[in-house]
Amino acid sequence: MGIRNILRVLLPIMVVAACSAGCCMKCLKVKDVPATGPAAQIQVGDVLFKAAVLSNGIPVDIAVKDYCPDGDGVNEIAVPSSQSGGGTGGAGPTYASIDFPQTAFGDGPRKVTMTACHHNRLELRAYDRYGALVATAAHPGPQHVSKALTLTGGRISRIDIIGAEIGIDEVCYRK
Ligand SMILES: [Ca+2]
Repeated sequence: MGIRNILRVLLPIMVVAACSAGCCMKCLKVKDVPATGPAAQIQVGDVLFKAAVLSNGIPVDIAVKDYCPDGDGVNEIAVPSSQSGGGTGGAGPTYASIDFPQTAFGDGPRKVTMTACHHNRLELRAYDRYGALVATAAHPGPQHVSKALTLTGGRISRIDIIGAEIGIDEVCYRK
C-alpha cells in the first residue's frame, strides 16, 4: 500500500475523530471585534448580546473593550452589572443575555461554550425558545481569570448572564 493510499484511508477517519471530539463548534471571538459601545445591544455574527435592563426600564449598557481579564490589550464584551431578572413583556428588570435569533438559529444551538472572566460573580442560565430552563453553569473562580462554561441538554435560544463585572471572551456553539 503506497503512502497516498494510506493517507486516503486515514483522512476520513481523522475528520470523524475530530468531529466527535467537539468540532463543528463555531466560535465568535470577541478579540476580533473592534471596541464599541456603550450600547444596549451588540451583535457579533448572528448572535445578539443584550444589556441588563433595570426595573425603571434603563439598560445597564454593555461594551466591547479590554475589561476582564483587564490590562492585556485584548477586548472582551463587558457586562458591568446584571443582578435582577423576571421582567416580562420587554419591561425590566431583565438580566443581560445572549440571544440566538430564530431566523438564524431555528430552535437554537444544542451546545454552547462561553469563555468568560469576572471581577465579581458570573452564572449562566440557558433557556429554550419556549422559556424552559435547559442548563445552568457557574464560573468556578478564581476572579479575574477566564474559564470555559459549557451548556448542553436541549436547544438553547437564550442565555441569561447573571452577576457583575463580567468579561466575555468567546462564545462557541454547535447547531
Ligand atoms: Ca482583556
